[in-house]
Amino acid sequence: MDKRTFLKVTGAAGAGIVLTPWLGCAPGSSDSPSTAKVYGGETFSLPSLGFAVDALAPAIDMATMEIHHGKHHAGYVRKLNAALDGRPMVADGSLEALLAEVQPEDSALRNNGGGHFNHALYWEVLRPGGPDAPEGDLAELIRRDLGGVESFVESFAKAGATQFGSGWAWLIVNGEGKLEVTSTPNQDNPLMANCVAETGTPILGMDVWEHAYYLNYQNRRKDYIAAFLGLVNWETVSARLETALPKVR
Ligand code: MN3
Repeated sequence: MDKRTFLKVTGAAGAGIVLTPWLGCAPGSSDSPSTAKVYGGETFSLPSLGFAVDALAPAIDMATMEIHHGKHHAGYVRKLNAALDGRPMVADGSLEALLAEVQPEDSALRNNGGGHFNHALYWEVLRPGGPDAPEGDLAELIRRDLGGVESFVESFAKAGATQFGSGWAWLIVNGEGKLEVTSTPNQDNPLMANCVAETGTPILGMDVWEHAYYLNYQNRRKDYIAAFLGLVNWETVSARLETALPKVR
């Protein structure tokens, strides 16, 4: 599918490039080989948006962005840090390592660690004025594994629309190095091997909690999903694919 066709499918136009740094996932503790490492009370921090809070309007309005980033995401970070304070460090201390091992009953880590990871990814894969179309390896794997961009967009939108209640739709690289569309409830994500059925490395995530869209779209989740797909930063998704692939090759 060429760019023009893709623009038609997602119903959006225009293009702009914003580099959005991946922030907030590195542990802040210092190295001390003689003592067991623990998490501090400020291990993780709220990443900045890579764009102005009103930059996605009218597709995603400013009030929604302010509350979503400044209240919801900030709350997950705060509660995650409180839950981790003094706990022994897992592997390299990263959020990914924590989520890979989180147990279903550890709701503080599951909900708030998931909430932090998921939202950090969500801001990163959005970009004002998008979209362009998937290119390179991403386009190739979407063709190979998902039947092409149009078919992928359809199944991704469906995964979001049919997720009952709150949750997320995902594009993941699974353990066989194939792209797969999945969805999870609440703040679960495909890194949580002990909590979800389909695991992998998420390279695109779409929040379908009502707080992501209700101010502007009320109950019209499908309209929000169409708007989201018009804002995807495919360059970021491609970069995450290139990072994820070597792990399974
Ligand atoms: Mn949210």
